[in-house]
Amino acid sequence: MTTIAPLTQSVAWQALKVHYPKVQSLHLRQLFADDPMRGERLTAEAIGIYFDYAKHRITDETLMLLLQLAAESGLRSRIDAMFRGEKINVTEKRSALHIALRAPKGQVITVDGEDVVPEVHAVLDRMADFSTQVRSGVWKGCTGKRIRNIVNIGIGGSDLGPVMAYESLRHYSQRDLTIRFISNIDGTAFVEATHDLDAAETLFIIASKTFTTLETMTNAHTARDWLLNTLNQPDAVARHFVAVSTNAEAVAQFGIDTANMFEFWDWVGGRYSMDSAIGLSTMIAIGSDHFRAMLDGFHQMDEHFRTAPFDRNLPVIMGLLSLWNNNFFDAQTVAVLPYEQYLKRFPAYLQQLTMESNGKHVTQDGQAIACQTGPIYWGEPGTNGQHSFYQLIHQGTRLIPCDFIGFVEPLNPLGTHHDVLFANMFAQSEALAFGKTAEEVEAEGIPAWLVPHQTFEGNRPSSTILLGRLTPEALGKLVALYEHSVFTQGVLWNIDSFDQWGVELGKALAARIIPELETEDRNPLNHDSSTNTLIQHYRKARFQSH
Ligand code: G6Q
Repeated sequence: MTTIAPLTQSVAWQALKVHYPKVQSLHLRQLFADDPMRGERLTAEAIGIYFDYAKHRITDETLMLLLQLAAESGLRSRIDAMFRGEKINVTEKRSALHIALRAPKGQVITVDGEDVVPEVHAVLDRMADFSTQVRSGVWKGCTGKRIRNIVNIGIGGSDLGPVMAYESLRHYSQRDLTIRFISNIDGTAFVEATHDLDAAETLFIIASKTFTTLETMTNAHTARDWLLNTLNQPDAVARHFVAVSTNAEAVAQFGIDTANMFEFWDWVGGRYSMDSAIGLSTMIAIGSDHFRAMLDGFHQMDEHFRTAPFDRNLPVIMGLLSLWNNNFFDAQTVAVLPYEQYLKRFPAYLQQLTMESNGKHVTQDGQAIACQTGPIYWGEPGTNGQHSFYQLIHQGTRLIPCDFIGFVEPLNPLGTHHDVLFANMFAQSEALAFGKTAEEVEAEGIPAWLVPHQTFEGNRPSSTILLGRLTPEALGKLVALYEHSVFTQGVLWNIDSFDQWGVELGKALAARIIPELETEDRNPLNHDSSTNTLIQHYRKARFQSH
């Protein structure tokens, strides 16, 4: 366990505290006017990603102090520890080795003395073989019909990554396959995902690291009943169910042949698993070559993060800026605004990656943290958001740093669409940074009483992340950029970014309440008076309707 001095007591933090009021009083208008090269200088480019951070409220001194903070926090040695396979997930005593999932053949990464890279590639090869069989129609259902529908059943990390990857890479997907996802325990999710599917043409992927998750196992049993009842063939499970898990015993118990199980390992965290076998649905959709290209993109970012000097290291700079906005400007949230329709589920994916990783209130050694940790991530694709919540970002009372993300080459070039899309993205960050002064509004002849309403304060920070074309490789780079930025912030706060104890209490309480909803039991309820009354209200409706 790492015991280091609290971040807020470090020399660099103290210096940043002294420095902050100076920057707080500066306007981006001034910072740009004083330095005509700012927009070129405050950028970083690596592995095909152009990162513009000139519109953050920083000076060269801010950057220097933030980099000093990173150095003082031991970030370099913590990165090395992660890549060496050390058990950096201290509360679960595990490595966090998602980087091994995309390591090329031949690289050696050991966990407990054993090189894990050969196993990773063995599973990838099996996935590739299976995906090819499904995509080509060689893998048939039990009635001899080819598989046309793939339904991934999983939740959290076993759902959000696959959904996001499928949506993001839909352009590359085999279009005669229908890919659906069931995560929620709400029966509606199952019914809506299956109501128009032919069971004889449907393959279920049960994606669960533990194979014990209540939602996933309930949906998996419902799927098995649905399939067996529809097809009326007791041996149908073998052709229509595969599993992705670390728990072979539970997979076998469910009735899935472990020959049809794709393995991963306890050193892969759920929210870091989209590039493991959990990505089987992605691979079936886009094919193994594209999947491997995505892994290569991840790996390029891993290498960049591991080797680039911090002042040119994209995830490090991104993480430091996020911390600056959060801990000094007290920004509570970050808006993720992809100007790319295919990335519509990217903000939802990032919510888990960032908030489950860094939503922690104690350090690795259990001490209360003296500053805010993970901010709230949210967002929608541009330009839709502009016609809804951007109002608050522009003129509300809160400071909301934004990540604008765009791919300069369109996948679907259509008339002027892409130019208009990009013009909007650039216009938004420009408007946020520079605003519109009362004088400018007055000069337009606006009546005095309307001037305050039409004035834009500006000085609202944003990053712009530009990539070439949305390819599987580019997606891998982008996801890894955020993964490592999250890690950077976690190291600075000295928290465990790889555990998620915060989800446990609700699970335990739900397990206690389930039987209380299933019976009309007259035994007194032992919750608080609010929960008791809610349960009684539910019971009334449930038992009256029967
Ligand atoms: C992610 C979390 C969590 C997990 C789900 C599903 O980092 O661990 O979201 O992925 O609870 O767990 P299983 O894959 O074990 O069903």
